[in-house]
Parts: sequence; C-alpha cells; structure tokens
Amino acid sequence: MTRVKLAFDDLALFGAPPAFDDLLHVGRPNVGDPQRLHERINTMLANRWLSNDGPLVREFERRVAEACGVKHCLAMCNGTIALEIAIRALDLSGEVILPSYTFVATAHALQWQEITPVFCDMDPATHNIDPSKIEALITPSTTGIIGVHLWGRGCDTDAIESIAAKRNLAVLYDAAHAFGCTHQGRRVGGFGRAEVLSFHATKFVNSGEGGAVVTNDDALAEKMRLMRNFGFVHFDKVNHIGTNGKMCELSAAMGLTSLDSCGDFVAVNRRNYLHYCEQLRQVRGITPIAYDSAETPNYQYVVIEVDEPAAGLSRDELIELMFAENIRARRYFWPGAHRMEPYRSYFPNAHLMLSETERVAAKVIVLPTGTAIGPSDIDAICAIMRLGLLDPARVRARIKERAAAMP
Ligand code: T4K
Repeated sequence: MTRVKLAFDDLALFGAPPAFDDLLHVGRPNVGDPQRLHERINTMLANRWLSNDGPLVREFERRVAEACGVKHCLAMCNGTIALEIAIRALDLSGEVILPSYTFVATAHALQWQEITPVFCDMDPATHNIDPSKIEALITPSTTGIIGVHLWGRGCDTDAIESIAAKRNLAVLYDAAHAFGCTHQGRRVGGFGRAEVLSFHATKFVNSGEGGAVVTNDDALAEKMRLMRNFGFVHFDKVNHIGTNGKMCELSAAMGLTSLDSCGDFVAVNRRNYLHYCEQLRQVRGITPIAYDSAETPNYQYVVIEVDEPAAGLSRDELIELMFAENIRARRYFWPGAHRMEPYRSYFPNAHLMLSETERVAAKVIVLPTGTAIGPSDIDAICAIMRLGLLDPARVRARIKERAAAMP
C-alpha cells in the first residue's frame, strides 16, 4: 500500500506510517516474459546442457554482439570476472588509471591481480573520468587506462584514446551501466580494445548474475575465450592460464528473456526519468542529471544532485527522510573507491587529488526506477522530498533528535 503524503506531519520521520509498506529498492530487477523464460529452461533441461558454451549462451552472445555492433561477445558469469579477464588478457600490469567515482569492482578487478589502481578525479559535469587529469598520473609503470561510462553516459573516449596512443597505453572501458547506449552516435561496445558489460540482477537487462566482454579484436577475443574456461582448447589440452568465468545456461535463458523486452524496459526507464524530472523541476537545490538527447541512453539510473545550501538539507538528511518512508534510495558511489579498503589504507592521501570526486560523491542520490516503479510511486517519492524541503530546519532538528535517542 502507498500512502500519499500531503502535509508535513504526514512524514514518517515525525511518527506517521511510512509512505510504502514494502521497501522500495534501487535495482529491483526487470523481469521479462516468464512463459518465454520457462520455455527456455525446459529446452535447457531437455538438452541436458547446463553450462560451458551451451546453445543459450551462444545465442545470448550473438544477440549482445549484434546489439553492440561488435564482432565478439564473450559472456561471463558476472561483470567483475569479465573485467578481471579483460584486464589479464590485455596484459595490464604495474599501474592502471581509472576514476575513483565508480563501483568498487572496477578497482578490485585490478587489485585482485596485484595491479595498482591509480585513481583519477572526475569531471563534475559528466561524473566521468576527467581526461585533463590523466597525464599527470602516468608513470613508467602505467600500462593502461580504464574509462567508466557512468550512468550510461559515455566518458570522453576521444581524449582518453589520444592520451593512450601517445603514451602507448591500452584502453579498456567498464561499460557495466551502458549496454544499449550510444556515445557520439556510436553504440557502446566498440570503443577501446574492449568493453565490459554487466548483466547483474540490478541492471536493466539482466541474467541474474552475468557479464560480458565485447570487442572487435579477434586475437583478444580468442585469448579471453580460453581464459574463461581454464585455458582449455580441447579435452585434456590447456594452452593458457585460465579461470572459471563461464556464464551458465540458466543465466543465458534469463538474459535472452530480458533482451526480448529490452525496448520496453528502456521505455519504462525513460518514462520514469522524465516523470521524476517533471516532479522535481521546481524543487530548489535538487537537480536530476541530464541525458544527451542526441544519444540513445538506457535511462537505467535516475540520479539527482543535492545542493545543500540551496535545498536546506544535505544529501544524507534527504536519504534519512526517504528511508523513514521505506524508500531505499542509494548513495552510489559514495564515498568513492579511494575511501574504501584496501585503497584508503594503501593511499591515505588520495583524496587530496580527488576534490571533485569528494564533492560530487557527497551530493548524489540514486532513486528507484525500472519496471517495479510506476508514476504514482514517483509522485509519492517526490512529494516526500518536496514536503521535507518546505521546512528543512524542522527536518534537521528531528533527525538530530532521533540520532540522540539512539542507544
Ligand atoms: N562496474 C560498474 C561500474 C558497476 O556498477 C558494476 C556493478 C560492476 C562493474 C560489476 O558488475 P557485476 O560483477 O555486479 O556484474 C549493485 C550491484 O550488485 C552491482 O552489480 C552494480 N554494479 C552496483 C551499481 O549495484 P549493491 O551492492 O548495491 O547490490 P545489491 O545486490 O545489494 O542490490 C541493490 C538493491 O537491489 C538491493 O538492496 C535490493 C535490490 N535487489 C537486488 C537483487 C540482487 C532486488 O530487489 N532483487 C535482487 O535480486 O551493488
């Protein structure tokens, strides 16, 4: 049940029942046609082929490659393993430059292989890596750059690739957010040496758990094909170091069913995004990030920036206001990978070089969207924010009172 909040005293922070009985999450999975999924699972069971380069995985790879406009798609068990395999296949070592404002998996995929992640600051206008700050981070140990297309908005591939060409560095993109998006009118997937996708449950197209590396590089694709299957070229013959990065048939069945409805999911995400924008249009201090209308975004993240002096409440106070209403809005990707372990211990002064990351990470909120969320939910969420901002001093005082009462 949803309770519409009309007056300040209706807010759950002040003791009223929450707006939502059930928790409203960011990342509630989109589910395609269950019947189609069951059919695929039944075929899989009849085939008795559950993993290892099965027919559903092959079909999934073909369709993802087609959607990205690339020659090769290597489906993997998740995006993090796909990153690790791509990093290894590219022979990255020593130091690799990446943005700190990303999901920590981008950094972990390097550190897991004892490659040092070197955190670069972001451009606050795009939330993506600021290419003008890359060159200063290059040392004789640097072997590559990983750009992240955060929120599905392409990072500055031209600038990154021109620096990389000049300094002989490999370029890999973490495109976990950007499946189905375009950048400079081109489909994401074909930039750099390779791009990495995630099909985690929370992504708008999902395979439960899943990921992929897409590339136009034949040799690289072949290397990754071996690497994801222990290096086996044939029964009893191993030609390469490898791991188990395979996607299973059950995930592929889920992924294919999700792909069938991809267009509908984007349409819902777009509708939700525009509805949030409309509802928040005149709310002082709250700005949804923009998507370039010349591109084709997937709109899977609704991201707002809270300008505390203008709004009267901080990002964290707004989060607390929403949590009281059972809205689990998220602070992605606060506090930045550089402030998470082991990086904060390894590089205790990293924040001194990451002032924009620190500033932006402290004001971002990601709001619930996807097919689990409808216009009336968005109306209710935005009404709560608007009400809270009507009397920020009272909200702040109440939050302080609650904190003081905590055992
Ligand atoms: N690079 C970037 C830039 C990424 O954003 C990610 C992943 C990766 C690389 C790595 O790709 P994967 O290895 O994950 O394929 C979530 C996701 O787990 C993660 O995939 C995603 N990015 C990140 C942005 O968000 P958490 O820790 O917030 O996830 P989780 O699983 O707690 O889900 C968030 C909320 O979604 C839950 O509180 C409830 C809801 N939920 C979740 C699941 C799994 C559901 O309602 N149903 C579900 O089945 O990281």
